Amino acid sequence: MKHLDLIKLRICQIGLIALLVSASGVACAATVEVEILKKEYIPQEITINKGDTIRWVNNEKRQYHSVWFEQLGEKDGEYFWPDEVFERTFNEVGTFPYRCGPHPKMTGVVHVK
Ligand SMILES: [Cu+2]
Repeated sequence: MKHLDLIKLRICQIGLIALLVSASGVACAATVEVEILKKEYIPQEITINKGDTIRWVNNEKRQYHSVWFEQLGEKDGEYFWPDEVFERTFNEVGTFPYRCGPHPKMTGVVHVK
């Protein structure tokens, strides 16, 4: 095999691997922020990819909150204060509603695709 053919073959192999990786949906896990302000989750509804992490950031002046996946049968999440964060990684596809423990009207939804 000529040297040039070998290079072409190698380029094709690299291209094929890149194609397979992108087609298989392999992506780098991301961390996405949800702000908490004036007793609201912002955005209230969010769509992320499987494996991503959501970081809830409490931007209130003096109010603590929690992120509680009550419908999953879990206990209330830890309360976190202004300038504190709460993180959760989502490894399952689905729709996950949540609420704040101390504030039942504070609700949010995470869609994992
Ligand atoms: Cu709250």
